Amino acid sequence: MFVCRLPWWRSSATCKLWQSGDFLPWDRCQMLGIKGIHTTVGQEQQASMQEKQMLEDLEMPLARREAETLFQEQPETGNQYLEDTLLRSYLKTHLPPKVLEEVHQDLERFGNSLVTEIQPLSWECELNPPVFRQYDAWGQRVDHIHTCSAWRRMKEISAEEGLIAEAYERRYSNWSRLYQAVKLYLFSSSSGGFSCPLAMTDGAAKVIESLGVPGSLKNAFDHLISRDPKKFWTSGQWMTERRGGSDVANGTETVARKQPDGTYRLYGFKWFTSAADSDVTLTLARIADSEGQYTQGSRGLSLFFLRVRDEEGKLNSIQVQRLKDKLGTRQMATAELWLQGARAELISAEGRGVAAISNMLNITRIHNVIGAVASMRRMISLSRDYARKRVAFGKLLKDHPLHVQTIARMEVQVRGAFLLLMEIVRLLGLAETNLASEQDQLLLRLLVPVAKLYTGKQASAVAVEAMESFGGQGYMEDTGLPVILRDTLVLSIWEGTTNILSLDVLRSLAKSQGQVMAAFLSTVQKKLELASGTEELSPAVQRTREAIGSLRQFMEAVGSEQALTMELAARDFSYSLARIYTGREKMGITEPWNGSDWHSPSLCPSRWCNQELCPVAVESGMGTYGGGAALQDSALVFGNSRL
Ligand code: UCC
Repeated sequence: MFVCRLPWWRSSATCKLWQSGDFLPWDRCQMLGIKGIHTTVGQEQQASMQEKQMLEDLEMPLARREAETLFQEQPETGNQYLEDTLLRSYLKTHLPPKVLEEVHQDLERFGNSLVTEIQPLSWECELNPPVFRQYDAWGQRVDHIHTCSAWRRMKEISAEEGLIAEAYERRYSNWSRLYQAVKLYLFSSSSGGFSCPLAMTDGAAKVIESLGVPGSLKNAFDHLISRDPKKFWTSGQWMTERRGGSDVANGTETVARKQPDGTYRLYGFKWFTSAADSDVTLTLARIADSEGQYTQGSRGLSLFFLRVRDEEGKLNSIQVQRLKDKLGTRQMATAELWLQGARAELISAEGRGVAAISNMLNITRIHNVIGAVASMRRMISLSRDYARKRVAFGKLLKDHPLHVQTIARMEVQVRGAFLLLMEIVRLLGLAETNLASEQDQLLLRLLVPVAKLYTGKQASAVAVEAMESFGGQGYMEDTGLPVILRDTLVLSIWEGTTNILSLDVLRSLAKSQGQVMAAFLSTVQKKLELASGTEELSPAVQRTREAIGSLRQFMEAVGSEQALTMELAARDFSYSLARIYTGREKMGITEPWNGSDWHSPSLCPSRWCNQELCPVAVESGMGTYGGGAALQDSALVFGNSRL
């Protein structure tokens, strides 16, 4: 018997033991205690009964040995910026050449560091979730949340890469926000959950900026948007209390008592605080008068800023009750917190807390969209790579049209979602540099909840579908795929559930007296007029027109029953807006894959009032199941050059 000795880090499949014409894996050799280059029959006789049994097992029929040596090259992604043709094409089409040149270099570099440094850190964060220690060895209450070094490094990287700073420095004027969003998109699925504190940090910076950066908050603002890792702070967003995370107006019990020096002390119980290791936070509370009375409902809520710890790291009269035991996002410490007189600063007008924090909500909802698109992109990229490596039924998966069609359908979903995201951050960039028209601003107000609710659902569906494309391997923890799935599932829940966001769509309609819809329709209409000159797009134009027609009919028919009918229809209505707008965005693309998108069976600006959850499989009626369609699917997934 011979053992081919190879270092331990070589795969077991390449390390083999010659035995009766067969090979054994190296780890099995080690289990058998066979360490030398040659192992004699004499040595084998010295092995224990158990080892002998194992040897006998190994001489069993071929099927067993085949299983032992099964080896599958793992799916991988390379530089996610360079590989993302849609992203690159979008930037090329939209950014001014000088800006493009600079950001291209930075994004290429960042794409490489994501592969070499950041992805491994992300996995470390997953394997080393935060640990909560309530008491020290001597019985002192310490409430220490220990995070791993990889998590702390993520914070440094976030500062160094300007993941928040970029949006507020405005080096590239209105394009800065889009550039920041692109970096966050690339970072998101490699961030080991750090995207969450970044979302809230961005939201806090936005609130402070929208207040005109008052003197008392200048220092905090500088920390939140700093590129210096030693100076950079993250923020929390403590909104959820035990009576509910959606009905903030009625569920908030926390009370604020004014102090002689003008600050406040907060008393209450925050039931779900994400990234509880943050440096500062924004939170809502009811200001009590001198008799301890306070106003109920939304009009009783005010917005406060507070430091979580003092200079010495001591908690600001806050006690951590426990960490949450979550399905996903386990990398991050989500905690239940008691505020026991936490010192805080009132930063909104009294009773205007919800309106003030909505600036933060709109930003974190955009981050949610970023997370959704990034997670779909990651899953599909892995699935695509796997299809190039995995053989089944005698050929690579990429040569099975049905498999490729499945990936193509997901690809269409992510492309639409990506374009919707880019449109929102483009509009936000305009708004933040005073370049947005009134129509742009109305559109932005409407599209943020639409995109959040739609992509949150879409990402869950796509992640499940993509997981299935790996067969049983997709279900294996150590592939990392279940981690992505778990972390994706939260996207339709936090930052407002699908129904709550649908109601926010209605809120934007009501508050603007329908102007958001007028802005929406006229923007889509303009694009349709442009697209109608391109013959290839005529089925898409036609379909979008039909969808808009149905939407108009519905709105006219609602009439006097408006409130109830609209509430019942809110979700379907919002989905329709998402699909129509996504269709409109796809028509704006001038790249070769444009046509393919429209001929794929699962796309498009959709039917009005569709009852299905997205992703919707729309009947195409365009001969999409023929051989031509299979080729188009292939081109869509792999690009022509890669086939
Ligand atoms: O904290 C959480 C987890 C943190 C993790 C963050 C990471 C995410 C990124 C991931 C990246 C991968 S989750 C917390 C989630 N909770 C929510 O999102 C709250 C959901 N509930 C709502 O959104 C509700 O609809 C409320 C709270 C907005 C309802 O409050 P009210 O007070 O009943 O609503 P009102 O009376 O309609 O609105 C009060 C004011 C109005 O202004 P005025 O008074 O001028 O008319 C509204 O127009 O607030 C304004 N307003 C808004 N303005 C309300 N919502 C908005 C909005 N979205 N935009 C602009």
